[in-house]
Order: sequence, then structure tokens, then C-alpha cells
Amino acid sequence: MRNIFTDLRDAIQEGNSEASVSAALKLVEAGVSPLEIFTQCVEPTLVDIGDQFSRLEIFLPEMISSANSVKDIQAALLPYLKGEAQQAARGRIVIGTVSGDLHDIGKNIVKTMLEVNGFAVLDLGVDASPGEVIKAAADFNADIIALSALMLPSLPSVKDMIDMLQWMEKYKGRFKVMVGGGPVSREWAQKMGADGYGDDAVEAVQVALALMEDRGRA
Ligand code: B12
Repeated sequence: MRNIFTDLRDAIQEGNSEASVSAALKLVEAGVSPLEIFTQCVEPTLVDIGDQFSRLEIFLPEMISSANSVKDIQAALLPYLKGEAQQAARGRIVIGTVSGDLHDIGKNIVKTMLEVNGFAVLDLGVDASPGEVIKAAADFNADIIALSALMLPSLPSVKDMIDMLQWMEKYKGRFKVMVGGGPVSREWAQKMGADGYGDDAVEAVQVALALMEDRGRA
């Protein structure tokens, strides 16, 4: 990780919200883009924190403090991202983290990037059940359903929703489904019948644009 990110990384690691926000804002003032701050510092730091948690070097309270610092950074940087947003809606997307899963930091980054790139996004938050997602997608007249899953036990919920869309005649083929999150792989997503997979928020936008083109051709 580059030296310019050391203060921010240390502040997140310590779970110090005030220092995290201040370090992030200093980087923005120095001309570093919010996206770069996330991809080059915040995300790798969270991966480190997750690894430390797995090795029992830190425990849940520390992971929660770090996550809270990241949420405060997201809130502080949001206006800088939104400033770049485009006007015309390129498509309509319902996004949520799947049943039983409360992780939303990555989902929120994906949501913001989609909005910044011109999509109208309805955010269902966390712990969204397949039925809730499908109903919301129909009510919102969505083109795309975007699901985030961060834990292995969350994966069956992704599959359940894709299966439900197949079984329910009136929804069959109505929405494109894209998925992402730590335990989700491109191969798994394809095998489950998802239309798209994104490794990160930048790829999420590329995939959403490609899915909209597909819909246009269909
Ligand atoms: C922060 C965190 C928490 C926070 C969550 C705060 C929040 N509001 O999100 C707290 C402390 C609450 C938490 C709780 C728990 N956590 Co936790 N957590 C993490 C941690 C450290 C970081 C996750 C994160 O935010 N990453 C940063 C973001 C930016 O990355 P991301 O989510 O992957 O998103 C990117 C891409 O995946 C992609 N993406 C994401 N979603 C989508 C969607 C679409 C459509 C697309 C295209 C792309 C896409 O784009 C994003 C941006 O680039 C991870 C470690 C890790 N390696 O992931 C563990 C981790 C996910 N947690 C884990 C566990 C076990 C738990 C707990 C069960 C712990 C416990 N004993 O209670 C609970 C579960 C609570 C629940 N029911 O959900 C495990 C999961 C293990 C597994 N594989 O099943 C991990 C991997 C830690 C570990 N190594 O053990 N956690």
C-alpha cells in the first residue's frame, strides 16, 4: 500500500472514526479520488482486518469499530462522489445484501458507483429475502437485480432467488441478475444462473451497462 495511505489505514485499523474521516478528507483535498481511496486503501485494510479476525488476533468489537470508521468515511466522501453523478437514468436497479447477511459496506460502494454512473437504484439494505427482493424489483419496475453476499452461508439465498425467478412464470426473464461479494466467484455465479458477476464496484458498473445492452437487444 502506498505511503500516502498509511494514516488512513492505521486509523481504520484502530477503529478511530474521527482520525479515519480526517485522513480520508485530507487525501481528497490532496487530489486523490474517493474511488482510489476505497480500492487502494479501505478495501485492502478491511481484508487485512478480516484475516486478523480469522486468526483470532482481533475480535468482533475491534472489527465492529473498524467497520464503523469505514461507514463514517463513506458518509464523509459521498458528496464528492455524488458531485460527479450523471443525470439521465441508464437503467433501474434494485440492490440488497441477501438473507441472514448484515454486511453492507461493499454493497453501499456498488450502489453509489451505479448511481454516479447514471442508474436509478433502490436499496433494500441488508438481510433481504428472495421474496422481498423480487417484489421490490417488480414494484420498482427494475431492469436489474443486484445481490451482495459476504459470507459462505449467504450463498444459498442467492441461488434461491435465481431459482424463484425461474419458477415464477410472470417473472421469468423479466430481470437480469448480477451478483458479487467475497465468497461469490465468477464461475459460481454463472453456474447458479446469474446473468452477471462483478469483482468490485467498477466492474459492477461495466456489468450493469452490458446487461442493459443485452436487454435492449432482447
Ligand atoms: C466489516 C466486516 C464486518 C462488519 C460488517 C459491517 C457492515 N455494516 O458491513 C461486522 C463487524 C458487523 C461483521 C459481522 C460479522 N462478520 Co464480518 N467481515 C467484515 C470484513 C472485515 C470486511 C467486509 C467488507 O466490508 N469488505 C470491504 C468491501 C468494500 O468489500 P466487499 O464487501 O467484498 O465488496 C466489494 C466486492 O465484493 C464487490 N461487491 C460486493 N457486493 C457486490 C454486489 C454486486 C452485485 C457486485 C457486482 C459486486 C459486489 O464490490 C465491492 C466493492 O469493491 C470481512 C472480511 C473480508 N475479507 O471480507 C468480514 C467477514 C465477511 N465477516 C465474517 C464473519 C464470520 C462475520 C460474523 C459471522 C462474525 C460473528 N462471529 O458475529 C458477523 C456476521 C454478521 C451477519 N449476520 O452478517 C467472515 C465471513 C466468513 C465466510 N466466508 O463465511 C469474514 C470473511 C471475516 C473472516 N475472514 O472470517 N463483519
